[in-house]
Amino acid sequence: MPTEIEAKRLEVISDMLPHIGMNKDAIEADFLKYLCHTLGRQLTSEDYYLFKALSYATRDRLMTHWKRTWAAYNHNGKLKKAYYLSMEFLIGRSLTNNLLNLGIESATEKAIYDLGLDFEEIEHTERDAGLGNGGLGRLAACFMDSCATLKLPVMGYGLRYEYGMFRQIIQNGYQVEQPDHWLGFGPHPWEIQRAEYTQVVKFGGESREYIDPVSGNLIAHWEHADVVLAIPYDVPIPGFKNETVNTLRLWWAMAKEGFDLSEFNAGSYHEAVAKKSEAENITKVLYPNDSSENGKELRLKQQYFLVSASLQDVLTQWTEKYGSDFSDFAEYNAFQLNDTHPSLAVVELMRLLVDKERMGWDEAWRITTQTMAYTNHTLLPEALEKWPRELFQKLLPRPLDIIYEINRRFLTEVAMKWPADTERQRRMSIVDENDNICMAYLAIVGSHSVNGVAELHSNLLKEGLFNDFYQLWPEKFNNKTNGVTQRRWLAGCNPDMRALLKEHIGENWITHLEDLQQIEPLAEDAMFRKRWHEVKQKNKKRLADLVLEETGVNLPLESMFDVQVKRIHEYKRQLLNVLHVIHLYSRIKRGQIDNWTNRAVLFGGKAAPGYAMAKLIIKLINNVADVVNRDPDVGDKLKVAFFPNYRVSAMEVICPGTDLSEQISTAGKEASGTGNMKFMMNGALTIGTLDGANVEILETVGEENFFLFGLKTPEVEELRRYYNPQIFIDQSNDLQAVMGLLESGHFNQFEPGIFDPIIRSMKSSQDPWMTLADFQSYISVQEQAAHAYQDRESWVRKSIVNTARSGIFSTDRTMQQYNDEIWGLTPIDTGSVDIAC
Ligand code: T68
Repeated sequence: MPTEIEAKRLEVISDMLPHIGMNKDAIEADFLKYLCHTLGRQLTSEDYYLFKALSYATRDRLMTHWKRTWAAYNHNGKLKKAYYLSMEFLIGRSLTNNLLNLGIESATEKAIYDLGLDFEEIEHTERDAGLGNGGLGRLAACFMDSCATLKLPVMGYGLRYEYGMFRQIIQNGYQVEQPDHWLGFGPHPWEIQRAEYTQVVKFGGESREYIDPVSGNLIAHWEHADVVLAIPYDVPIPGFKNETVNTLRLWWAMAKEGFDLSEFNAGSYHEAVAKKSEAENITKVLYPNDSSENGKELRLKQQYFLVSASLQDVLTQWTEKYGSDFSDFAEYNAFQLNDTHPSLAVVELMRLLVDKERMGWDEAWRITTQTMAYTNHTLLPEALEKWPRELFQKLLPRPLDIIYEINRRFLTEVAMKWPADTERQRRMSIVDENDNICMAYLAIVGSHSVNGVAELHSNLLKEGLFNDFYQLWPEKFNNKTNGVTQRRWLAGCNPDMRALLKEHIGENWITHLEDLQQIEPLAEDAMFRKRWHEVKQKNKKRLADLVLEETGVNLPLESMFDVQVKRIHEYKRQLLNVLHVIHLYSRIKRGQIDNWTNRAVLFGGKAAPGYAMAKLIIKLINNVADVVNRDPDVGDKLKVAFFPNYRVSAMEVICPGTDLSEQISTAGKEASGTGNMKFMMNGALTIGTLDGANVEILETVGEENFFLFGLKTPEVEELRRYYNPQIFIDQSNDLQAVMGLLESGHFNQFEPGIFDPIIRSMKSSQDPWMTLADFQSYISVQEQAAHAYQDRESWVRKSIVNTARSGIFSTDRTMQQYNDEIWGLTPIDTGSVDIAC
């Protein structure tokens, strides 16, 4: 029973707060209030203020549900919750998405147009929240959307980087990085600082053991450490029209004292200031490497900062409610580790339970391994994180002790299973022979679940990289094929397709994507195909306008839009695509243009700033584009463009306007891919290798609706043993012509030799990506695609089938599987929960 005063407070929220209307007039009134009263601006002010006012009006409409959801999860009896720990959440823009999930897009658009303003322009002033590198970070954002839509009590924990993913500009064909100060225009309208949940994170100092005078137990102390404050900023994550608003909590680092006054007074002005900025550097900038570890001290600090703040946050909430009784903690808490970046969570939970809660090791270990689950996103050896022991010793002395103890006990278990197999113990040790800590092994040992992100990838983990661990614990290993959220990646980014679908099958697919199946029979309906084609052409126009604006290249709308956008990496083989472009160019120059299909090839993606080869590939693409686009013999037959600063909001225009999706990685290298799913959902056909989730896309759409080429994973591994690229050159006149053009310097006439490293790497028997081995197969399937494109009716049919069968690639399905097989949460209705004002 609430006390009288509590009852009074509950009344306040239900009776006294003004009702917040969802209709056009209410939205308009709030928008004007924020613009004119709160921000002190007017309708003629810059778009940025209009955007801000509209965001506040929208956020107000999330607030009651947000509070209710929080209350339902935290104050309504004991229920199991999951925490998604990730160094990256690549959110992009939020306004359109939040309006969509609230179901008030039309009312809002109308309100804005009635005021004589341009809704689209306002939408486009929102800066992308680029708090991630690529697939892994975007996946985390899609997961959050799906969990909220499924009403699952899941909270995201991440870092609030002051500088997100760098902005890429292209100068003389080269990538130039510029800082992305995304918070530059004042606070982000979607976040709320919650200083009351501040946590304290330790670094440095030393670890000491004492005998506790009372219990006589050995107690560890982490002493003389520096401390950094972790201030949380909460971002609302609304589900689709379901009154659930989950929370993404992003930590921001702040020095404990403004300045250390004693140092300051002792004349150490510089040291005092330096200490402060050292602490605050922790969340200054996102590391822009998507697939190579970099071993930087600051990166390790970021990782520990994230897990320590997040786990303390969860444990504080637990102890506030249940005191120090942790006996059923594992039944009510699940942590999902997004790759190894947060895998110190295993160690930190042990530390908090053993050192702080004074729990025995075995009990703490049971709780830890029952709550932790690890997702792997890569097989590339260079991406597997290893940290030198000395770095740990310096920054995290007490966690290092714990790692050694975990490893000692683990190796004992290995020795029991395989007595005298010292070689295996060496291979499996969390601390390797060079005294490096292997984070993937730590994550596997400390988790009850280990998953890959596509069938093929999960199998390769079991057979290869983690085979020893699989033999020890087969039951831990499972697959969770990735997905994407159809709210952002179809309903939001493709309004014309949404409208067409609505006419024929309604809108249930927005939460049940498998319903798209219902449009498949319409592939046989000529009228429907015509409408489908019109939608695609309209989306191509939107994309072509953007490309023209960004690059000056005009893409003819009747040509096939052939697109490869993703991080630039040798394994993703943008080079293979460039070779094909050069091949087409060479055919045009030789007059081999019978039965020609016009093509517009679009590239986009960022290279890690320290990845010289990837940066050179960008330069090559731009130089080839220059030569091709300027050649009067080429005309509309071939256009090539490099889209600068590829990001989430760019993909929202790119994927609806694409005909052919390039997914051409060396087989066995791309863990899953998720761009492939976005394109498929929006009716593009895929040209791809049997890699990552391409395998499942192919199974779903069938060979007749997919352009498959290239070596398969075992063939790649087999060929690697005696790979000789020269043989492939000798066997193919086409490849000779292409290499001839490249080697003659045709694309770098006034920059002699600049592409030599690329040529050398492709011609080397050591080329791990075996680009030349797949050339012939690639160009012949490209030719099939070109012919297929000429038969419009048949192409549109295939396009419809691709969309119709994309249902399983929804993150709603992915999250349902994580929940069914790993977390075991109960969906929560939040609508009727009472909250205090
Ligand atoms: C990607 N990985 C996989 N990593 O490459 C892709 N790495 O196949 C998969 O679809 C996707 O994850 C989602 O599962 C990444 O994006 C990173 O971004 C990254 C960032 C920091 C360090 C290492």
